[in-house]
Amino acid sequence: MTWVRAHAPGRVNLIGEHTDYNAGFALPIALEAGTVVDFEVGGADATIHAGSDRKPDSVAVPLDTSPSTHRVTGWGGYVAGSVWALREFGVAVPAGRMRITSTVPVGAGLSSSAALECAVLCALTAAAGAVVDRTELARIAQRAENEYVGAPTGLLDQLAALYGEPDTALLIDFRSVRVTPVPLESAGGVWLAIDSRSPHRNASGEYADRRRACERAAELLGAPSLRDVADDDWRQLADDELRRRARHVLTENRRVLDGAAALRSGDATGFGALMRASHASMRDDFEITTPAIDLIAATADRLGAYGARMTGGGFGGTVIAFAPQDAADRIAAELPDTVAAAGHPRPGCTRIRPGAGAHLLPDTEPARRTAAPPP
Ligand code: GAF
Repeated sequence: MTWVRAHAPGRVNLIGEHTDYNAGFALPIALEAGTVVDFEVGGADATIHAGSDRKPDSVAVPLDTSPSTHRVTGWGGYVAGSVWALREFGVAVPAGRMRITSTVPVGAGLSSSAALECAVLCALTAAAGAVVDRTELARIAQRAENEYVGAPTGLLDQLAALYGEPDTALLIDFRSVRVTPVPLESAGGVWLAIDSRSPHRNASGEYADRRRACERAAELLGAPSLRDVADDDWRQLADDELRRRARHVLTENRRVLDGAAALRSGDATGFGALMRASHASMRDDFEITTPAIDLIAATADRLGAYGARMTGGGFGGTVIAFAPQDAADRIAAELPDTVAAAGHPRPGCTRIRPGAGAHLLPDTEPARRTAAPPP
């Protein structure tokens, strides 16, 4: 009998939002919280039977599932999409039983879906005895999400889930798909994830709309992507909304590069100022924040954070605050009451640290351990 056990983390993006599908830059961390997939190979029915600690019903994924036939919907779609994309890549995925457990909150903008896809892919490649490098695995997970689940997302979440390192942020260049570690120790400070607990409003429709706007802006500027235009080319666009969408992406790319430099040199105040500017750009130019999210970010700033900004796709989710220890204590103690008193759901504050990327866990059958994604 063959068994494997794989873990993949959620992520928080420190800065660089909606830049991935524009071939730009981002600076995420992987979380310590993650998803664990236990997979036992076996069964003559050419099916993977998957159960989750969060769902009462298990899901049957036929190995020949595809977006056009045998399409699985709901949470099982992320498992099935990963099976489909991995088989399309050429890996002989075996039948078996899968048990999924997770500590990544769903719907909080912390990428529980990429954690699930990457843990499933890590387990299935190992079970198949295949070795697939991490960038390729990220592309396979993205293909599952884009073509099977139907969400037009970029590569940010999957790269963060696969390349994460403790105490380290990841500077990602989405054009070359290069990931450069940025150590976080010298900047000190505390990172707080503040979950707004406010529901997303039509987040997927709005996300697709922003992506189309960026593509249209690049097209009008005669460039393949917004990465290929000069920093102030947004001024050439006649339409006010497109100007603001492009301005967000172009200024955000610059903030990511400046932010990585600030963290490397231990400049916590400088990084915080960039986080605040990023939040304002998401609020005013890209228009992806909500009143609750804006209040959380402003309250964290008022209580002494170096900076705070929404993280992830937007329209709800989580604010990441970077703060000296005393301000972090104040934020955890006072911010939930302030936000609840304004009539919003009471947020949850959690201290986070960067964690490791996807990997096989020790209780994987020894013969399969070599099939982990190579570093
Ligand atoms: C979501 C998407 F999945 C990512 O690809 C990225 O675009 C992010 O929103 C915004 O930066 O998490």
